[in-house]
Amino acid sequence: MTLSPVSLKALDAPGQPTPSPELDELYRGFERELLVPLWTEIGDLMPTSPRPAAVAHRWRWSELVELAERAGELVPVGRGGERRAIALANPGLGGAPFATPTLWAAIQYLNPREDAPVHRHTQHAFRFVVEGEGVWTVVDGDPVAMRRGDFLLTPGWRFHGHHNQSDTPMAWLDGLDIPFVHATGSAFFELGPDAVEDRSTPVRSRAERLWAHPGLRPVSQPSPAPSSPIAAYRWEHTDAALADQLALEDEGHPGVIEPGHAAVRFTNPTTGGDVMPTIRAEMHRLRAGVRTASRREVGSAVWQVFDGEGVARVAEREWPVGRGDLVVVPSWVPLTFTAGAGLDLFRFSDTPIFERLHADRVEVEQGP
Ligand code: 1HN
Repeated sequence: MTLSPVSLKALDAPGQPTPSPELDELYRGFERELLVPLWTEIGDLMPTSPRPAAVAHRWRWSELVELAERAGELVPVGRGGERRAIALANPGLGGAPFATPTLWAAIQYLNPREDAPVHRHTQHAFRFVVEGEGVWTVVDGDPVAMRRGDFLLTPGWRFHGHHNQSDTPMAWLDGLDIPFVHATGSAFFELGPDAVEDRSTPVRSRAERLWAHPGLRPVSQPSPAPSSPIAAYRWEHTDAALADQLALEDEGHPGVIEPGHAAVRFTNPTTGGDVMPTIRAEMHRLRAGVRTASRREVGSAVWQVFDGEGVARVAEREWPVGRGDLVVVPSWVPLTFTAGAGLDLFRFSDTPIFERLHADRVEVEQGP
């Protein structure tokens, strides 16, 4: 007798009925009618705590840049492909270009004087710049300069294209909620005009001039918006906020999230909430030698080292990390960072999704 796939699965699962030719016939009937009994699946479907398919992994920035440079020589950027973006493919996700089940992370590369064409999509996107400058991303007609340390937003359904106005190539990190939008069948996409319409190179975008003044909101704009109107969060502000937290700690005042660990979250000034509905973004700074408490949370995250070096420990895996390196942290997997001579870390996660669904959980364990 050849067993049906349902019968084979049942062999490993607890609490199964006694095998018999009649039972196998029943299971063949289920298969024929595209039915699956819960009693063979419940262990996978209802684990006592999350068992993500995604796995922890580290990507070296130096390897990404080398391959992106090669792509810059061989692969044109233009209509059709739209972007010279090379995605991190989580080894647990079957080869899909997904860093986690909800998040896309890619290195994008533009040659000198090159354009990436204008389009829009419902997926929310951001850029984080770990090195270089010279590219402007034009978001709904507003040119936004990209420089080291800047965090730049392209919320869903805004037209956007990029142009490199310099004589050097530039690479940066793209983060989007593509896997989430893909899984939920909610993607829309539209091409924009073929030519980049505005090649001006302002130091500050119109969005920043309107919105990026600390604690000050234009009185003409009283309504909450689902995504932040701040097109670029500049490194000088992020750096100063982190430096001030650590200086306050030196002076004996509160502010850091744990000893030697400063952190800020990028927020939507119209709500005080996350920058975009599906993506949380933060910057962390560890003093030399600091080891963070082990922490796990529902939802997945991607970290990129902005500066310094240290060690990332995710569950049982441990990797040295330096500038630009990326670490992917699956749901409910404990994470600690240990700083060498100081460590600046950019983090993005899908936490807003789980908070909105009241499915968020966090567990922090103090170290030895
Ligand atoms: C996109 O528009 C960008 O605007 C980056 O830079 C990555 C991946 C898939 C689809 C659209 C960008 C993307 C993308």
